[in-house]
Amino acid sequence: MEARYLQVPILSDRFGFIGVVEGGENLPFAPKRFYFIGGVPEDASRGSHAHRELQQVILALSGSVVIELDNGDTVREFVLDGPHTALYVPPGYWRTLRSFAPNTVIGVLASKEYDEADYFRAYQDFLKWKRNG
Ligand code: T46
Repeated sequence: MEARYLQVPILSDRFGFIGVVEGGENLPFAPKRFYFIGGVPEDASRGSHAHRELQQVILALSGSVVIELDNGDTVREFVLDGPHTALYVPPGYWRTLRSFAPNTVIGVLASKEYDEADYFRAYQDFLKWKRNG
């Protein structure tokens, strides 16, 4: 499975907007968890880990963030700069989130409950797992 952008339909009127993420093309799994992250200093980064099984969809609910995804062979950079575009992150990607604009809040839909055993927090362990298939 490849990481990819997902388009988020946004319905706007003079009272504001509503964005929807739901099954099918828009959301490739049934979410079990939602969490959100904010207050990240501009010079800080988060992440620096990978997941064995977890799938996630990340949204910049406000502000913007750069997400670097490394599948063990290649590194790709994704930019989320509004809620109209989300990022689908399959298992097996080392992710680093950086360059948070001031007041950025990201929301994350996750396919599983929080489980520390699903994490690779050491890059060498992640690479070994990728190389051994
Ligand atoms: C990811 C990026 C985008 C929980 O107790 N429950 C949770 O659901 C999560 C996500 C975290 N935590 C605890 C575990 C740590 O004590 O919150 C603390 C910070 O977690 P972490 O260092 O993993 O946070 P980030 O921002 O580096 O990474 C998180 C997710 O863990 C990760 O899956 O992709 O956000």
